Amino acid sequence: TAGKSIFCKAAVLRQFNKPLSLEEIEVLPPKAHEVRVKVLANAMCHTDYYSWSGADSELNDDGLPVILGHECSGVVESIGEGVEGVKVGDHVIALYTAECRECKFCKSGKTNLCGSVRATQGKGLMPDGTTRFRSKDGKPIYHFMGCSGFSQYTVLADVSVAVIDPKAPLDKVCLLGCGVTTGTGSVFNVAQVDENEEAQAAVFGIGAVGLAVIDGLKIRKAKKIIAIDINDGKEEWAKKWGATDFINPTKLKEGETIVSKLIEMTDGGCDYTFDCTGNVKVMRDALEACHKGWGTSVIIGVASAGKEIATRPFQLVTGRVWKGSAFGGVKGRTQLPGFVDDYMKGELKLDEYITGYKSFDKVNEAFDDLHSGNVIRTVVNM
Ligand code: NAD
Ligand code: AHE
Ligand code: ZN
Repeated sequence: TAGKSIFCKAAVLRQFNKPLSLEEIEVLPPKAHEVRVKVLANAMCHTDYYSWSGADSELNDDGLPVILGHECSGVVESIGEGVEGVKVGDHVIALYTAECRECKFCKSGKTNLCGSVRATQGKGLMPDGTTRFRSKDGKPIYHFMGCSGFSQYTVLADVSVAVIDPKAPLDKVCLLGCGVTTGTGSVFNVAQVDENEEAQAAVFGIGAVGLAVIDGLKIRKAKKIIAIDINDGKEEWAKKWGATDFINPTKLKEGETIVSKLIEMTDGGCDYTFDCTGNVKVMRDALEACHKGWGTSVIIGVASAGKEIATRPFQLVTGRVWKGSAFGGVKGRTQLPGFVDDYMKGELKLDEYITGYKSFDKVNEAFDDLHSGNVIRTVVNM
Protein backbone atom coordinates (compact mmCIF):
# COMPACT_ATOMS: atom_id res chain seq x y z
CA THR A 1 0.00 0.00 0.00
CA ALA A 2 3.01 2.33 0.39
CA GLY A 3 2.82 5.27 -2.00
CA LYS A 4 -0.84 4.64 -2.75
CA SER A 5 -4.09 5.91 -1.28
CA ILE A 6 -5.81 3.78 1.33
CA PHE A 7 -9.58 3.70 1.50
CA CYS A 8 -10.92 3.19 5.02
CA LYS A 9 -13.56 4.21 7.54
CA ALA A 10 -13.45 7.52 9.39
CA ALA A 11 -15.80 9.44 11.68
CA VAL A 12 -16.31 12.83 10.06
CA LEU A 13 -17.64 15.94 11.79
CA ARG A 14 -19.63 17.83 9.17
CA GLN A 15 -21.68 20.04 11.47
CA PHE A 16 -21.02 21.06 15.07
CA ASN A 17 -23.19 19.34 17.66
CA LYS A 18 -24.40 16.74 15.18
CA PRO A 19 -23.43 13.05 15.23
CA LEU A 20 -20.21 12.19 13.42
CA SER A 21 -20.83 10.51 10.10
CA LEU A 22 -19.07 7.22 9.51
CA GLU A 23 -17.74 7.42 6.00
CA GLU A 24 -15.46 5.64 3.61
CA ILE A 25 -12.63 8.11 2.99
CA GLU A 26 -9.40 8.25 1.03
CA VAL A 27 -6.16 8.64 2.96
CA LEU A 28 -3.39 9.86 0.68
CA PRO A 29 0.17 8.56 1.05
CA PRO A 30 2.53 10.42 3.36
CA LYS A 31 4.64 13.18 1.80
CA ALA A 32 8.19 14.06 2.87
CA HIS A 33 8.64 14.02 6.65
CA GLU A 34 5.24 12.42 7.18
CA VAL A 35 4.14 8.99 8.31
CA ARG A 36 0.91 7.10 7.67
CA VAL A 37 -0.35 5.22 10.70
CA LYS A 38 -2.89 2.43 11.06
CA VAL A 39 -4.79 3.67 14.10
CA LEU A 40 -5.74 0.91 16.51
CA ALA A 41 -7.19 2.75 19.48
CA ASN A 42 -8.41 6.24 20.23
CA ALA A 43 -9.70 7.27 23.66
CA MET A 44 -12.26 10.02 24.04
CA CYS A 45 -10.93 13.18 25.69
CA HIS A 46 -13.11 16.08 26.79
CA THR A 47 -11.33 18.29 24.24
CA ASP A 48 -12.83 16.21 21.41
CA TYR A 49 -16.26 16.81 22.88
CA TYR A 50 -15.46 20.52 23.28
CA SER A 51 -14.36 20.85 19.66
CA TRP A 52 -17.32 18.77 18.45
CA SER A 53 -19.63 21.23 20.22
CA GLY A 54 -18.07 24.23 18.40
CA ALA A 55 -16.51 25.72 21.55
CA ASP A 56 -12.94 25.91 20.19
CA SER A 57 -12.07 29.32 18.76
CA GLU A 58 -9.55 27.69 16.45
CA LEU A 59 -12.11 25.42 14.80
CA ASN A 60 -14.99 27.14 13.03
CA ASP A 61 -17.16 26.27 10.04
CA ASP A 62 -14.21 26.90 7.71
CA GLY A 63 -12.43 23.98 9.39
CA LEU A 64 -15.20 21.49 8.55
CA PRO A 65 -15.49 18.70 7.63
CA VAL A 66 -12.89 17.45 10.09
CA ILE A 67 -11.80 14.17 11.66
CA LEU A 68 -11.49 14.57 15.43
CA GLY A 69 -9.58 12.38 17.91
CA HIS A 70 -6.18 12.95 19.45
CA GLU A 71 -5.65 10.36 22.23
CA CYS A 72 -4.53 7.60 19.90
CA SER A 73 -2.01 4.89 19.17
CA GLY A 74 -1.22 2.71 16.20
CA VAL A 75 1.35 1.13 13.92
CA VAL A 76 3.30 2.91 11.18
CA GLU A 77 2.10 1.65 7.78
CA SER A 78 4.34 3.71 5.49
CA ILE A 79 6.68 6.66 5.62
CA GLY A 80 7.48 9.55 3.31
CA GLU A 81 10.86 10.74 2.11
CA GLY A 82 13.42 11.98 4.61
CA VAL A 83 11.74 10.47 7.66
CA GLU A 84 14.26 9.63 10.37
CA GLY A 85 13.74 7.94 13.69
CA VAL A 86 10.44 6.27 12.71
CA LYS A 87 10.11 3.22 10.52
CA VAL A 88 7.37 1.03 9.09
CA GLY A 89 5.99 -1.28 11.77
CA ASP A 90 6.91 0.98 14.70
CA HIS A 91 4.31 1.29 17.45
CA VAL A 92 3.51 4.92 18.03
CA ILE A 93 1.45 7.38 20.00
CA ALA A 94 0.33 10.50 18.12
CA LEU A 95 1.47 13.83 19.54
CA TYR A 96 -0.66 16.94 19.37
CA THR A 97 2.34 18.74 20.83
CA ALA A 98 5.08 17.99 18.32
CA GLU A 99 8.78 17.90 19.16
CA CYS A 100 11.12 18.85 16.29
CA ARG A 101 14.20 19.43 18.51
CA GLU A 102 15.28 22.22 16.16
CA CYS A 103 12.96 25.20 16.63
CA LYS A 104 13.35 28.07 19.08
CA PHE A 105 10.84 26.46 21.45
CA CYS A 106 12.42 23.02 21.41
CA LYS A 107 15.90 24.43 21.89
CA SER A 108 14.88 26.80 24.68
CA GLY A 109 14.83 24.11 27.34
CA LYS A 110 11.92 26.08 28.81
CA THR A 111 8.83 24.56 27.23
CA ASN A 112 7.43 21.46 25.56
CA LEU A 113 5.63 23.59 22.97
CA CYS A 114 7.12 23.23 19.50
CA GLY A 115 6.82 25.73 16.68
CA SER A 116 7.53 23.42 13.76
CA VAL A 117 4.04 22.37 12.68
CA ARG A 118 1.75 24.30 15.04
CA ALA A 119 0.59 26.99 12.58
CA THR A 120 -0.69 24.58 9.94
CA GLN A 121 -1.92 22.15 12.61
CA GLY A 122 -4.21 24.88 13.97
CA LYS A 123 -5.72 25.23 10.50
CA GLY A 124 -6.34 21.50 10.16
CA LEU A 125 -3.61 21.11 7.54
CA MET A 126 -0.40 19.18 7.12
CA PRO A 127 2.83 21.25 7.17
CA ASP A 128 2.71 21.78 3.36
CA GLY A 129 -0.68 23.44 3.72
CA THR A 130 -2.80 20.60 2.27
CA THR A 131 -4.78 17.70 3.72
CA ARG A 132 -4.24 13.94 3.34
CA PHE A 133 -7.92 13.10 3.76
CA ARG A 134 -10.52 13.18 1.01
CA SER A 135 -14.18 12.29 1.08
CA LYS A 136 -15.82 10.15 -1.58
CA ASP A 137 -16.60 13.21 -3.72
CA GLY A 138 -12.88 14.11 -3.74
CA LYS A 139 -13.28 17.10 -1.42
CA PRO A 140 -10.72 17.67 1.33
CA ILE A 141 -11.40 16.74 4.94
CA TYR A 142 -9.40 18.58 7.58
CA HIS A 143 -7.04 17.20 10.21
CA PHE A 144 -7.48 17.89 13.93
CA MET A 145 -4.75 18.70 16.48
CA GLY A 146 -2.25 17.10 14.12
CA CYS A 147 -3.71 13.67 14.95
CA SER A 148 -7.23 12.82 13.66
CA GLY A 149 -7.35 9.50 15.45
CA PHE A 150 -10.97 8.75 14.55
CA SER A 151 -9.86 7.45 11.17
CA GLN A 152 -8.62 3.90 10.62
CA TYR A 153 -5.58 5.42 8.92
CA THR A 154 -4.15 8.85 9.53
CA VAL A 155 -1.15 10.84 8.34
CA LEU A 156 1.07 12.57 10.87
CA ALA A 157 4.13 14.80 10.70
CA ASP A 158 7.18 12.74 11.67
CA VAL A 159 7.81 15.18 14.53
CA SER A 160 4.34 14.32 15.86
CA VAL A 161 4.90 10.67 16.71
CA ALA A 162 6.46 9.04 19.76
CA VAL A 163 7.91 5.60 19.06
CA ILE A 164 7.18 3.30 21.98
CA ASP A 165 7.93 -0.19 23.27
CA PRO A 166 6.16 -2.61 20.89
CA LYS A 167 5.26 -4.82 23.86
CA ALA A 168 3.01 -2.10 25.33
CA PRO A 169 -0.71 -2.69 24.78
CA LEU A 170 -1.81 -0.06 22.27
CA ASP A 171 -5.40 -0.07 23.51
CA LYS A 172 -4.17 1.11 26.92
CA VAL A 173 -1.21 3.37 26.17
CA CYS A 174 -3.34 5.49 23.85
CA LEU A 175 -4.32 7.25 27.09
CA LEU A 176 -0.79 8.60 27.24
CA GLY A 177 -1.55 10.56 24.07
CA CYS A 178 -3.31 13.12 26.22
CA GLY A 179 -5.20 12.85 29.52
CA VAL A 180 -2.91 10.82 31.76
CA THR A 181 0.29 12.47 30.54
CA THR A 182 -1.29 15.90 30.87
CA GLY A 183 -2.40 15.34 34.45
CA THR A 184 0.70 13.65 35.82
CA GLY A 185 3.03 15.85 33.76
CA SER A 186 1.37 18.97 35.20
CA VAL A 187 2.36 17.79 38.68
CA PHE A 188 5.92 16.76 37.74
CA ASN A 189 6.92 19.41 35.20
CA VAL A 190 4.69 22.41 35.74
CA ALA A 191 3.83 22.57 39.45
CA GLN A 192 7.07 20.62 40.10
CA VAL A 193 5.72 19.20 43.34
CA ASP A 194 8.57 17.80 45.39
CA GLU A 195 8.15 14.59 47.33
CA ASN A 196 9.75 16.07 50.42
CA GLU A 197 7.43 19.04 50.79
CA GLU A 198 4.30 17.25 52.10
CA ALA A 199 2.21 19.34 49.75
CA GLN A 200 -1.43 20.25 50.28
CA ALA A 201 -3.23 20.37 46.95
CA ALA A 202 -6.70 20.81 45.47
CA VAL A 203 -7.84 19.33 42.16
CA PHE A 204 -10.91 20.81 40.47
CA GLY A 205 -12.68 18.49 38.00
CA ILE A 206 -12.33 14.74 38.44
CA GLY A 207 -12.25 13.40 34.92
CA ALA A 208 -9.27 11.46 33.59
CA VAL A 209 -7.12 14.59 33.73
CA GLY A 210 -8.03 15.37 37.34
CA LEU A 211 -7.49 11.75 38.37
CA ALA A 212 -4.09 11.79 36.67
CA VAL A 213 -3.23 14.91 38.66
CA ILE A 214 -4.20 13.00 41.81
CA ASP A 215 -1.99 10.09 40.74
CA GLY A 216 0.91 12.49 40.15
CA LEU A 217 0.35 14.05 43.58
CA LYS A 218 0.32 10.59 45.20
CA ILE A 219 3.58 9.75 43.44
CA ARG A 220 5.01 13.01 44.81
CA LYS A 221 3.77 12.09 48.30
CA ALA A 222 1.38 15.01 48.78
CA LYS A 223 -0.04 15.10 52.32
CA LYS A 224 -3.49 16.43 51.49
CA ILE A 225 -5.24 15.97 48.15
CA ILE A 226 -8.64 17.63 48.04
CA ALA A 227 -10.78 16.62 45.07
CA ILE A 228 -13.57 18.94 43.96
CA ASP A 229 -16.38 18.12 41.54
CA ILE A 230 -20.01 19.09 41.07
CA ASN A 231 -20.76 15.40 40.37
CA ASP A 232 -20.98 13.41 43.64
CA GLY A 233 -20.26 10.24 41.68
CA LYS A 234 -16.67 11.43 41.32
CA GLU A 235 -15.96 11.09 45.07
CA GLU A 236 -15.47 7.35 44.83
CA TRP A 237 -13.13 7.74 41.86
CA ALA A 238 -11.08 10.45 43.54
CA LYS A 239 -10.71 8.46 46.78
CA LYS A 240 -9.73 5.36 44.84
CA TRP A 241 -6.87 7.35 43.27
CA GLY A 242 -5.78 8.60 46.70
CA ALA A 243 -7.62 11.86 47.35
CA THR A 244 -7.85 12.50 51.08
CA ASP A 245 -11.00 14.65 50.84
CA PHE A 246 -13.83 15.37 48.41
CA ILE A 247 -15.96 18.49 48.15
CA ASN A 248 -19.01 19.13 46.01
CA PRO A 249 -18.92 22.94 45.79
CA THR A 250 -22.67 23.11 45.15
CA LYS A 251 -23.29 21.58 48.58
CA LEU A 252 -21.35 23.87 50.88
CA LYS A 253 -22.84 25.27 54.08
CA GLU A 254 -24.38 28.73 53.98
CA GLY A 255 -21.73 31.42 54.16
CA GLU A 256 -19.03 29.07 52.93
CA THR A 257 -17.37 29.34 49.54
CA ILE A 258 -15.09 26.78 47.97
CA VAL A 259 -12.23 29.23 48.50
CA SER A 260 -12.96 29.79 52.21
CA LYS A 261 -13.46 26.06 52.72
CA LEU A 262 -10.13 25.17 51.11
CA ILE A 263 -8.29 27.88 53.04
CA GLU A 264 -9.77 26.56 56.28
CA MET A 265 -8.92 22.92 55.47
CA THR A 266 -5.30 23.75 54.65
CA ASP A 267 -4.54 26.29 57.37
CA GLY A 268 -4.17 29.25 55.04
CA GLY A 269 -4.42 27.93 51.50
CA CYS A 270 -3.19 25.22 49.16
CA ASP A 271 0.40 24.86 48.03
CA TYR A 272 -0.91 23.77 44.63
CA THR A 273 -4.25 23.80 42.86
CA PHE A 274 -5.15 22.46 39.43
CA ASP A 275 -8.06 23.39 37.20
CA CYS A 276 -9.20 20.40 35.18
CA THR A 277 -12.65 21.78 34.31
CA GLY A 278 -12.11 24.50 31.69
CA ASN A 279 -14.52 26.76 33.62
CA VAL A 280 -13.05 30.24 34.06
CA LYS A 281 -14.86 30.84 37.38
CA VAL A 282 -13.33 27.64 38.71
CA MET A 283 -9.92 28.84 37.50
CA ARG A 284 -10.35 31.98 39.63
CA ASP A 285 -11.36 29.95 42.68
CA ALA A 286 -8.40 27.66 42.14
CA LEU A 287 -6.01 30.61 42.14
CA GLU A 288 -7.60 32.29 45.15
CA ALA A 289 -7.54 29.06 47.18
CA CYS A 290 -3.72 29.11 46.94
CA HIS A 291 -1.58 30.00 49.93
CA LYS A 292 -0.39 33.60 50.12
CA GLY A 293 3.27 33.99 49.27
CA TRP A 294 3.81 30.79 47.28
CA GLY A 295 0.68 28.87 46.26
CA THR A 296 0.73 27.87 42.61
CA SER A 297 -2.34 27.26 40.48
CA VAL A 298 -2.06 25.37 37.21
CA ILE A 299 -4.68 25.82 34.50
CA ILE A 300 -5.12 22.63 32.51
CA GLY A 301 -8.80 22.89 31.51
CA VAL A 302 -9.62 24.36 28.14
CA ALA A 303 -12.08 27.27 28.13
CA SER A 304 -14.70 27.96 25.47
CA ALA A 305 -14.12 30.62 22.83
CA GLY A 306 -14.58 34.12 24.21
CA LYS A 307 -14.07 33.22 27.88
CA GLU A 308 -11.50 35.11 29.91
CA ILE A 309 -10.01 34.73 33.38
CA ALA A 310 -10.09 37.41 36.06
CA THR A 311 -8.84 37.97 39.58
CA ARG A 312 -7.67 40.89 41.72
CA PRO A 313 -4.06 41.55 40.71
CA PHE A 314 -3.39 41.69 44.48
CA GLN A 315 -3.71 37.89 44.44
CA LEU A 316 -0.54 37.78 42.36
CA VAL A 317 1.14 40.73 44.08
CA THR A 318 0.89 38.72 47.26
CA GLY A 319 2.76 35.81 45.80
CA ARG A 320 0.28 33.40 44.29
CA VAL A 321 1.43 32.08 40.92
CA TRP A 322 -0.83 31.40 37.95
CA LYS A 323 0.49 28.89 35.41
CA GLY A 324 -0.87 26.74 32.64
CA SER A 325 0.20 23.74 30.69
CA ALA A 326 -0.31 21.89 27.44
CA PHE A 327 0.27 18.12 27.52
CA GLY A 328 1.66 18.44 31.05
CA GLY A 329 4.81 20.12 29.83
CA VAL A 330 5.92 16.78 28.41
CA LYS A 331 8.21 16.59 25.37
CA GLY A 332 6.53 13.77 23.53
CA ARG A 333 9.24 12.10 21.45
CA THR A 334 11.79 12.27 24.24
CA GLN A 335 9.69 11.63 27.33
CA LEU A 336 6.60 9.65 26.32
CA PRO A 337 8.47 6.35 25.86
CA GLY A 338 9.48 6.70 29.53
CA PHE A 339 5.84 7.11 30.57
CA VAL A 340 5.07 3.90 28.67
CA ASP A 341 7.92 2.14 30.50
CA ASP A 342 6.64 3.41 33.87
CA TYR A 343 3.23 1.96 33.03
CA MET A 344 4.80 -1.36 32.01
CA LYS A 345 6.67 -1.45 35.34
CA GLY A 346 3.41 -0.88 37.22
CA GLU A 347 4.47 2.56 38.40
CA LEU A 348 1.83 4.54 36.53
CA LYS A 349 -1.90 3.81 36.38
CA LEU A 350 -3.57 3.49 32.98
CA ASP A 351 -5.98 0.53 32.91
CA GLU A 352 -7.92 1.95 35.85
CA TYR A 353 -9.10 4.99 33.86
CA ILE A 354 -10.71 2.88 31.15
CA THR A 355 -14.41 2.55 31.90
CA GLY A 356 -15.22 0.82 28.64
CA TYR A 357 -14.35 -0.07 25.09
CA LYS A 358 -16.50 0.67 22.06
CA SER A 359 -16.29 -0.54 18.52
CA PHE A 360 -15.73 2.19 15.93
CA ASP A 361 -19.30 2.08 14.65
CA LYS A 362 -20.41 3.18 18.16
CA VAL A 363 -18.10 6.21 18.24
CA ASN A 364 -21.00 8.63 18.72
CA GLU A 365 -21.99 6.80 21.89
CA ALA A 366 -18.50 7.42 23.24
CA PHE A 367 -19.14 11.17 22.84
CA ASP A 368 -22.51 10.91 24.63
CA ASP A 369 -20.96 8.84 27.42
CA LEU A 370 -18.25 11.37 28.20
CA HIS A 371 -20.84 14.13 28.38
CA SER A 372 -23.01 12.05 30.73
CA GLY A 373 -20.31 12.26 33.42
CA ASN A 374 -20.53 8.53 34.13
CA VAL A 375 -17.35 7.49 32.39
CA ILE A 376 -13.69 8.35 32.76
CA ARG A 377 -12.19 7.14 29.49
CA THR A 378 -13.87 5.20 26.71
CA VAL A 379 -11.42 3.64 24.29
CA VAL A 380 -12.68 3.25 20.74
CA ASN A 381 -11.23 0.22 19.00
CA MET A 382 -10.61 1.40 15.48
P1 NAD B 1 -14.00 15.22 31.86
O1 NAD B 1 -15.22 15.75 31.20
O2 NAD B 1 -13.81 13.75 31.92
O3 NAD B 1 -13.93 15.75 33.37
C1 NAD B 1 -14.25 17.06 33.73
C2 NAD B 1 -14.78 17.03 35.15
O4 NAD B 1 -14.99 18.37 35.59
C3 NAD B 1 -16.13 16.32 35.28
O5 NAD B 1 -16.08 15.35 36.30
C4 NAD B 1 -17.09 17.45 35.66
O6 NAD B 1 -18.16 17.02 36.51
C5 NAD B 1 -16.16 18.41 36.36
N1 NAD B 1 -16.66 19.78 36.40
C6 NAD B 1 -17.29 20.47 35.43
N2 NAD B 1 -17.61 21.71 35.86
C7 NAD B 1 -17.16 21.79 37.12
C8 NAD B 1 -17.20 22.82 38.11
N3 NAD B 1 -17.78 23.99 37.87
N4 NAD B 1 -16.64 22.57 39.32
C9 NAD B 1 -16.07 21.36 39.58
N5 NAD B 1 -16.02 20.36 38.70
C10 NAD B 1 -16.56 20.57 37.48
O7 NAD B 1 -12.76 15.93 31.15
P2 NAD B 1 -11.22 15.52 30.99
O8 NAD B 1 -11.07 14.72 29.76
O9 NAD B 1 -10.71 15.03 32.28
O10 NAD B 1 -10.60 16.97 30.67
C11 NAD B 1 -10.62 17.98 31.67
C12 NAD B 1 -10.31 19.33 31.06
O11 NAD B 1 -8.95 19.38 30.65
C13 NAD B 1 -11.12 19.68 29.82
O12 NAD B 1 -11.35 21.08 29.82
C14 NAD B 1 -10.18 19.32 28.68
O13 NAD B 1 -10.52 19.99 27.51
C15 NAD B 1 -8.86 19.77 29.28
N6 NAD B 1 -7.65 19.17 28.78
C16 NAD B 1 -6.56 19.98 28.67
C17 NAD B 1 -5.34 19.46 28.28
C18 NAD B 1 -4.13 20.34 28.20
O14 NAD B 1 -3.12 19.91 27.65
N7 NAD B 1 -4.15 21.53 28.73
C19 NAD B 1 -5.24 18.09 27.99
C20 NAD B 1 -6.36 17.28 28.15
C21 NAD B 1 -7.57 17.83 28.54
N1 AHE C 1 -7.35 25.69 20.35
C1 AHE C 1 -7.94 26.25 21.50
C2 AHE C 1 -7.71 25.64 22.82
C3 AHE C 1 -7.49 24.15 22.82
C4 AHE C 1 -6.35 23.84 23.74
O1 AHE C 1 -5.99 24.64 24.62
N2 AHE C 1 -5.77 22.68 23.59
C5 AHE C 1 -4.75 22.21 24.51
C6 AHE C 1 -4.73 20.74 24.44
S1 AHE C 1 -6.21 20.03 24.99
C7 AHE C 1 -5.91 18.41 24.83
O2 AHE C 1 -6.99 17.72 25.22
C8 AHE C 1 -3.36 22.64 24.12
O3 AHE C 1 -2.40 21.98 24.40
N3 AHE C 1 -3.16 23.72 23.52
C9 AHE C 1 -1.87 24.16 23.11
C10 AHE C 1 -1.69 23.99 21.64
O4 AHE C 1 -0.62 24.32 21.14
O5 AHE C 1 -2.62 23.53 20.99
C11 AHE C 1 -7.98 27.75 21.51
O6 AHE C 1 -8.45 28.31 22.52
O7 AHE C 1 -7.60 28.33 20.50
ZN1 ZN D 1 -7.08 15.65 25.16
